[in-house]
Amino acid sequence: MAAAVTAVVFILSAMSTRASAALIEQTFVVSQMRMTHLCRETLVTVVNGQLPGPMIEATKGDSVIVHVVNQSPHNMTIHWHGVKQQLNCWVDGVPMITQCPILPNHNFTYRFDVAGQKGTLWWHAHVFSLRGTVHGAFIIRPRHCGANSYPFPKAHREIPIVIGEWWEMDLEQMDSDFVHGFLDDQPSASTINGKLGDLFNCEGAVEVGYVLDMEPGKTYLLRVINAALFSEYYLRISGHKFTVVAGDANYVNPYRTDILAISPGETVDALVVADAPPDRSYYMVAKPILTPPPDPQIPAFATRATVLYKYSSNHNHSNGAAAALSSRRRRPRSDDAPVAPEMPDEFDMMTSFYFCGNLTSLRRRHAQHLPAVRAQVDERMFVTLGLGSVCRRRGQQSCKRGDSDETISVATMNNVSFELPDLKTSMLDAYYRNTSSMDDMVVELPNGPPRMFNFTDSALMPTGPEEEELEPTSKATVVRRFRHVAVVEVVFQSTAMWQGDSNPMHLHGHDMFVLAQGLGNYDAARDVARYNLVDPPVRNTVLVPRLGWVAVRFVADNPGMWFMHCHYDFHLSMGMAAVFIVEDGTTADTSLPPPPVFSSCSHDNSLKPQEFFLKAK
Ligand SMILES: *[C@@H]1O[C@H](CO)[C@@H](O)[C@H](O)[C@H]1NC(C)=O
Ligand SMILES: *[C@@H]1O[C@H](CO)[C@@H](O)[C@H](O)[C@H]1NC(C)=O
Ligand SMILES: *[C@@H]1O[C@H](CO)[C@@H](O)[C@H](O)[C@H]1NC(C)=O
Ligand SMILES: *[C@@H]1O[C@H](CO)[C@@H](O)[C@H](O)[C@H]1NC(C)=O
Ligand SMILES: *[C@@H]1O[C@H](CO)[C@@H](O)[C@H](O)[C@H]1NC(C)=O
Ligand SMILES: *[C@@H]1O[C@H](CO)[C@@H](O)[C@H](O)[C@H]1NC(C)=O
Ligand SMILES: *[C@@H]1O[C@H](CO)[C@@H](O)[C@H](O)[C@H]1NC(C)=O
Ligand SMILES: [Cu+2]
Repeated sequence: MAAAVTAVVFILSAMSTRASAALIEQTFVVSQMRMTHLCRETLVTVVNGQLPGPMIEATKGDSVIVHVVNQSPHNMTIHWHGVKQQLNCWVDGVPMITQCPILPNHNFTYRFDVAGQKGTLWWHAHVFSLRGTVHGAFIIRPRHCGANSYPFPKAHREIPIVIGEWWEMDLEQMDSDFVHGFLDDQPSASTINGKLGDLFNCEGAVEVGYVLDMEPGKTYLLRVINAALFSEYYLRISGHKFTVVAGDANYVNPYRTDILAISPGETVDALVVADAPPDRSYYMVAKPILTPPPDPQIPAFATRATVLYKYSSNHNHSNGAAAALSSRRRRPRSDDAPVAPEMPDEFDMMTSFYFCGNLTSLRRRHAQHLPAVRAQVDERMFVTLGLGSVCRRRGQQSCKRGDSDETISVATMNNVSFELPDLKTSMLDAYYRNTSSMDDMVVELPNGPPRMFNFTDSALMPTGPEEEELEPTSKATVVRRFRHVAVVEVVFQSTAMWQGDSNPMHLHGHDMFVLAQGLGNYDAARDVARYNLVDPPVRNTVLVPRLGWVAVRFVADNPGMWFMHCHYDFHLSMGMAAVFIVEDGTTADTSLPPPPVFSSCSHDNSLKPQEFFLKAK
């Protein structure tokens, strides 16, 4: 563990020739490192000694190889968030679902292609809550880098903006707390690119903040990623406007706004023109969006970075004005404090609701390149999201409800809370090998909730007689099978059951068309007419607004087992998840190939993966 302080960064090679598909090969050394913020030293799990971790930069069509060397005391897996992994579910990185965890002092190599996708994605640990510090950007650039490679003006520079949290506690412990229904843990600060910024201090000494240098008149592409465990965020830069051009690595119609809203798991690409008065500096503020009481309250920790105007060094002598400006910059006057933007109230969810509502895809302009929404739907599901409880004593059906010690709070989809099966291999492995025992271990996610109630009745939020009647629920390994290329429509409904959270729902292995959203209870008779079947935005994570709903459609065209879950970490730990099983097609090239590596999770290390693979052949 101590060795982690000097964690060695070795990137074996990172070639990226633009002409043809390249091989991007990196090594991720996962280790623990001591970091001090807010006057306290904390042991954090990081990749290559960096927080955020190393960025992967690929070009569409490249092959990616990442060697994970686990020097941490935790089980580990890495999920390539948003990478579709077509016919390659084995490397999706979900422990016990697609692979065995990488044990401490063990290695694992991920190999995959980034075909057919471009834009901003990210990678993160998918064990416990460790993604809070084990995460990084994953950028896929277009294959051709000419002026027409992007459907918007080419930016002078591209800047990843990773929004995160600072945790002063052991994240594995936090996960365990949530699994056992203890819900009091909270972050100590928010971060931009790993920096807490000057709204936080240690005994009066302000924390270092992220600094973004911009040259006057130039255009910048911000690749914003919400890697936080707990909150949606608003992002604003005083004096500047954004033009949103993509979300979750799918282009959108340019949308001009002075504020971005981004929920955990999502990415937003936005252009910013440096067109503000260059003799001032500006704050970029990220502020969490919270749920009002009676939900438990956590402090709204806003964080900020500074935007500085600078001329590039190759202008410094040729341009007298620039030289004057940069000398002025070096001696800021007292009234030179950066301009702070006005931020929405932390309970303002409507700004986020309208932000999502204003996004549309480029299909009207580029119909020939983009898939159309399928009008014919094969499977329809209505999925409620909320909290419930199970008796603390396993197997017991009746116990005292309403926040009693006899129960554990859990999170549910259609009144079932997800738990892993008791298997010796990953679920995908058991499924692939036709292990009959798996059939006895899973239950099918129902197409709708078992009982109808006023889902968004705020009287259900606090404990009480109405809430207690609906509170009992159960745990199971919930799966839903889909025929290959079935067109699936899911309406997610956030409920008021014991809380009033929004829910950023993330589907692995597929993108979803976001057809419509609304507040209150979904009503098909009224709401189907509002579906955007022409140019809906396409996302891998969709925010289901608090006390509202979202309708999505996707084509189940990627055989394998794909986790579908809330990207709030506490909801995930509490079981707001299910596994979507997409069956094989009729041909070899529409079927999941054999596992690339030996995938038993038993502790028998006598066979190295490579040897097993050779023997299996
Ligand atoms: C790590 O994974 C192994 C193998 O699946 C499992 O037996 C062990 O309990 C896990 N450890 C923790 C701390 O979860
Ligand atoms: C893991 O990889 C590192 C670096 O390549 C190597 O030194 C180590 O021996 C490997 N460990 C195992 C268990 O294979
Ligand atoms: C000015 O530009 C020259 C060359 O363009 C560079 O060598 C020098 O470091 C620059 N000076 C400053 C202060 O940026
Ligand atoms: C788009 O944003 C504007 C301004 O916030 C809002 O008034 C409008 O309702 C939004 N449109 C949709 C479809 O959400
Ligand atoms: C699993 O069963 C299916 C259908 O019964 C069969 O086609 C397939 O080959 C079996 N797979 C394995 C790995 O045995
Ligand atoms: C559901 O509850 C909400 C909020 O309490 C209330 O405004 C609404 O009228 C209720 N709807 C029905 C159909 O009872
Ligand atoms: C969930 O199911 C249990 C029975 O297993 C029932 O008592 C409870 O009322 C249901 N709750 C909801 C929200 O459907
Ligand atoms: Cu959720």
